[in-house]
Amino acid sequence: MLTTRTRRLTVAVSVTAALALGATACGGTTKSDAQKEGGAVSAGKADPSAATKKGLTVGFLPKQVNNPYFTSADNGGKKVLAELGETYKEVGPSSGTDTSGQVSYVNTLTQQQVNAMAVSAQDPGALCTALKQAMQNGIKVVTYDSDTKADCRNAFVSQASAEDLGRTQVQLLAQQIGYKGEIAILSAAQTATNQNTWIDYMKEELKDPKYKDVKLVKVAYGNDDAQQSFQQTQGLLQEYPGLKGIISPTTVGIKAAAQYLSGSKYKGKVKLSGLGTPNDMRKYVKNGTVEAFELWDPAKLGELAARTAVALSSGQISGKEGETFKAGAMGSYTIGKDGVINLGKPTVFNAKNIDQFNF
Ligand code: RAM
Repeated sequence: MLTTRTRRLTVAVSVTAALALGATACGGTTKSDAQKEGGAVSAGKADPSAATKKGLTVGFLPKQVNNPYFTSADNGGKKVLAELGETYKEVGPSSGTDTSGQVSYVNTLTQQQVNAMAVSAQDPGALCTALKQAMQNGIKVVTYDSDTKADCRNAFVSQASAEDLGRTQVQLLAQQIGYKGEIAILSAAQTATNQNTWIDYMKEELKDPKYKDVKLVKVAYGNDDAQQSFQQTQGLLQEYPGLKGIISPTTVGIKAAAQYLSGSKYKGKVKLSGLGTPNDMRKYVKNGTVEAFELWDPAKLGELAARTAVALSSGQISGKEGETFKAGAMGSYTIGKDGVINLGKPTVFNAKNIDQFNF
């Protein structure tokens, strides 16, 4: 438990840090100073050989609790926390567009004095005040799947390089439509950090001359709600009857779009790619609606988020670029720029390999 004295101390330390940063700024801010100001919050000095603490409580707060993707991810965290002798809990909203709900869950976890929380953020800024308060109370904050601004957490566990994910989704779809025609994106919530970062990289990729005949006509939002995503797909095809393909970088969106296409005259004609789970998409690959899509293993993402939370709480890492830590059977990970840790490369699924995966 934190005493009032430690709390006051934490506040005093952050005020001093803010003053120090202010002083640097007055003396002329260089590029790297500016990056540091906006970078991840590094929590004290790390001792890579410190023992892993037991009996820690780690709270998972996904974007949405009734989303099978987050069930798999959080169960990955739950399993490893049990193995390490820690306690797992999960709280979270049932809607993917309930940022104020996410804020109250952050506050709940802070009041419960968890040791660390793993958060997938519906919005880059909305949770910041609450998360900063958590960190001031000595709670380690890890974002996973969808980040906040870097100064609102200690580290971000990313599913893969955001740039790779954005670019490869365009590449996958473009191959399927022969690099020609109108395409649309069916996203999740309009504020979702992960979705928007990937979409920005998709637009970058589309600038390459090899896509000169590919035109992105619309970004639609299905809010990670099955019904809304289904209706948005239907709407896209009504609005753009010549549409050749859809990229849906969300497991809920791609499944709903596949369901719509599969029961329509567009089946096999309008191509669909993006991010989905093999279990959701298997039947649409087998019935010819979908050729290829990609994803990482969500359980591994949750496991790495949990292991990062434990390493931070044990003082083995502080969130600074260049620190390395051992993530058990997953191997070693090094913290990159802005406190980002990449899980690895995603897998592309198609008719040939889909039966080898069960998640
Ligand atoms: C949905 C969510 C999540 C995203 C996956 C691919 O489940 O939007 O944030 O990472 O899809």
